[in-house]
Amino acid sequence: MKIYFSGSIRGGQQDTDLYHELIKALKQYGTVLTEHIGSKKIDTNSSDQEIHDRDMKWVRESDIVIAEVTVPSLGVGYEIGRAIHLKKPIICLYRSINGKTTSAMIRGCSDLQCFEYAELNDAKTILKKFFTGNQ
Ligand code: 6K6
Repeated sequence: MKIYFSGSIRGGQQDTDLYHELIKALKQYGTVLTEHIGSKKIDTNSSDQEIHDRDMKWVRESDIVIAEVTVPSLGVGYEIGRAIHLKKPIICLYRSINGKTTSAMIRGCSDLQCFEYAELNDAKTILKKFFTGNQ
């Protein structure tokens, strides 16, 4: 199972540690193609075009896309849109912070499976249930 994990980078890296933990949990269920999203030391030597083309190749190769969409990110939204077009299964995880809710274009999209959660452990339970069918 190849998993494409999508999370904000230039949209804001305040959730990088959380992404790291989610990626660690996801590694039980398959190969995470985008482990670097959970690291603050992301390679900045590649050109934007190289990043885009490599990431799109990974989206095409993936069996599933898991996006953490709490921090609004153009790149994450773009990847979700492209993954919908490629008919990939897509899970979006989000938290409501200070009353701010995730875009209606994500929560209202019937091609996505969206789950709100409060704590990391809740997100892990959602993922476990999805991948194994167990709570
Ligand atoms: C590093 C430091 C600042 O900008 C970078 C660019 N490096 C990237 N490396 C790998 N993937 C990237 C990079 N920039 C964006 N992405 C992809 O878009 C990732 O797969 C993320 O899921 C998503 C983040 O988009 P932005 O718009 O928040 O950057």
